[in-house]
Amino acid sequence: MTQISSDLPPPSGLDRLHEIDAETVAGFQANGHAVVRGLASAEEIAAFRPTLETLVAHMTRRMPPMEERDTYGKAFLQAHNLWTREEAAKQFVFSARFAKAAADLMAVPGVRLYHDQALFKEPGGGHTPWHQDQTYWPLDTSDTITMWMPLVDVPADVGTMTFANGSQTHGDLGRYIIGDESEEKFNEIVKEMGLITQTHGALKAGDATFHRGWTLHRAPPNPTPLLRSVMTIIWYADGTRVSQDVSGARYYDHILWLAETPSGDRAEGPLNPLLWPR
Ligand SMILES: O=C(O)CCC(=O)C(=O)O
Repeated sequence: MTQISSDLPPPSGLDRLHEIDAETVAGFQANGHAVVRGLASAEEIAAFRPTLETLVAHMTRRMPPMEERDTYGKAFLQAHNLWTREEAAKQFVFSARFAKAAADLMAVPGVRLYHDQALFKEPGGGHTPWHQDQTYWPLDTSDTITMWMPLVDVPADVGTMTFANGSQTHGDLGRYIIGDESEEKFNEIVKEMGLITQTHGALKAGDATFHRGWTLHRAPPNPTPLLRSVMTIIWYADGTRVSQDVSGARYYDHILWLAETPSGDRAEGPLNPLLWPR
């Protein structure tokens, strides 16, 4: 694999900043998720989409046919750290605009990259079961955040994520990895706790939702012929340390994204550049 340096790339249009209004920040703080419409323009997305989609097609070319996959495998084609493969992908993932939006929503001074992840739900792709991302993340903070940005307009019949409002305030709700069990158990938990669920509905290419690592979320199946191509970027607050628990579901993340930095040390491995402030 071509290893591209984690030095900041030359400035790009995606470094022009975007003001996140106070109401959106307050909503994010209370609910654990928010939508920011028009964070990137249709033209900006059109410039990056061919590179990102070609890269994902290449990186996922060995996926077995849909009927041979389990629930998790049916949910999406998944490819990670596109930024290490192509300079254009790096410009997208290292965008100052996206990183500052993440810092502003969490109300922290700075953020480091955890990793990027393409999540392409194919035509006929299955649902994404309820889960908490941070189950997989050996990070000693709750200041973690994902941006979920479609590269295509996503109509309501394809669907975007549903979030359980306020679930992030409860932290770890059960360590279920994504699958049939997480769907069943978290469904029960949502009912028992009386959590209100919310979706931001149809999104345009360049709109984005943001959610915290402990926010419970899911996504519906894709019954349409549209490839729901989505890029995600995950950051954590600068200063975060690697957690004591690097076992189980966190084992591979510790190796892949944190260079096996020892528990208790600052999570500042070679794949974790400071993306805000610049
Ligand atoms: O794209 C999806 O279907 C789910 C995405 C998700 O779970 C995430 O970004 O954390």
